[in-house]
Amino acid sequence: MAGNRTFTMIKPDAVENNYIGGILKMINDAGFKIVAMKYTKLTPEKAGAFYEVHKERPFYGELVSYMSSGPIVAAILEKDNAVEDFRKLIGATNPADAAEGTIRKVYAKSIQANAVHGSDSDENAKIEGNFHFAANEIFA
Ligand code: FUP
Repeated sequence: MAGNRTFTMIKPDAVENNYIGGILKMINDAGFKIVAMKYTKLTPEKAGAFYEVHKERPFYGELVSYMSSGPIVAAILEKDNAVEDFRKLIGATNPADAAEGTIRKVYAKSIQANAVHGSDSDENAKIEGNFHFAANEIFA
């Protein structure tokens, strides 16, 4: 059975451009409830650890420096079928391919500065949520 939580980050470009409010509105309007949220900044070490799965990819170094270049918003979201529905809401990784009405279509600048992160499985949603939040920071 699909889980009911996913993890998201509003990435440095979107924060810098004052898109936090617009993105959170799209998230709420799509039926997601925010059960944990923080405004924070990743160190290069933390960004590197978060994207460890991409370590061998050619864009890893640039991705880590981008993700640690400015503040982000990290959040845990709740909704039935959260992971799949949130992936639909954010749209394709490359905003050039993102469907109309998706967050990346509206707010993303490029494949790297693509406005938001969304977990790609229930297992990763749990790992990524636990990476950013302690149990007592999550309110259901
Ligand atoms: P997504 O799950 O849609 O966030 O995409 P991926 O897991 O494939 O990639 C993770 C992050 O790596 C993307 F959000 C942005 C970055 N990336 C690049 O910078 N260049 C690429 O060619 C592909 C991904």
